[in-house]
Amino acid sequence: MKLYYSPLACSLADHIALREAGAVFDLEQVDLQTKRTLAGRDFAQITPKAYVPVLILDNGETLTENIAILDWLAAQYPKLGGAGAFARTRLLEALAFISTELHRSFKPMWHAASEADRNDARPGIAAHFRLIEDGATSVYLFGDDPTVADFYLFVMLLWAERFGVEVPPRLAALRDAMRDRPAVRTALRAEGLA
Ligand SMILES: N[C@@H](CCC(=O)N[C@@H](CS)C(=O)NCC(=O)O)C(=O)O
Repeated sequence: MKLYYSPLACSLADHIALREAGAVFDLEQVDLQTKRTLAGRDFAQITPKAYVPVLILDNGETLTENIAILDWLAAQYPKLGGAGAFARTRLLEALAFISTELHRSFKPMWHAASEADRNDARPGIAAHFRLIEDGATSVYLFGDDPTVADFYLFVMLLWAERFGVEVPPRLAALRDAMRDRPAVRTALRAEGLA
């Protein structure tokens, strides 16, 4: 497998999942400005979407979109997916909320023309975090062990830290717990973020 990523981008969730799973994989950094990979390839030839994450599977399939990649990884490595008959449905529910509501609400933080636009976006993001905290069952979203949804949420919590967005206490604790995990430390180091 090979993951195309950019440091601190949402692809960090997939990177952490691969490390938590103990998977064998290659990593290649993408410059999202020039759309070139570190090896100098045109990223648009790897995916016409030209955004990360991209996971190339061992059978040659190219997989994009966090929800699909994280769901696929949870299916391959069940410890990343939570327990119980309804677990996958709850996992997809959480991944969909993180992707389509929370992740999307960070767009002004990365791309806004002005600080005023960023200030306008902060309360909405904080409200999304509060909703997620209300649904969390333990240290992590679904208990004492993290799932792929926690990995995605963790990236959003790192973004909150970077952009000064208020985070409720139990999600701040989740961020700390994630940071202490050896696989997470390794992933952060590999992306130059430690
Ligand atoms: N719909 C995609 C969005 C992925 C995405 O937003 N990737 C960002 C980094 S977090 C990116 O590569 N942006 C560069 C660009 O759009 O030019 C997903 O959910 O995986």
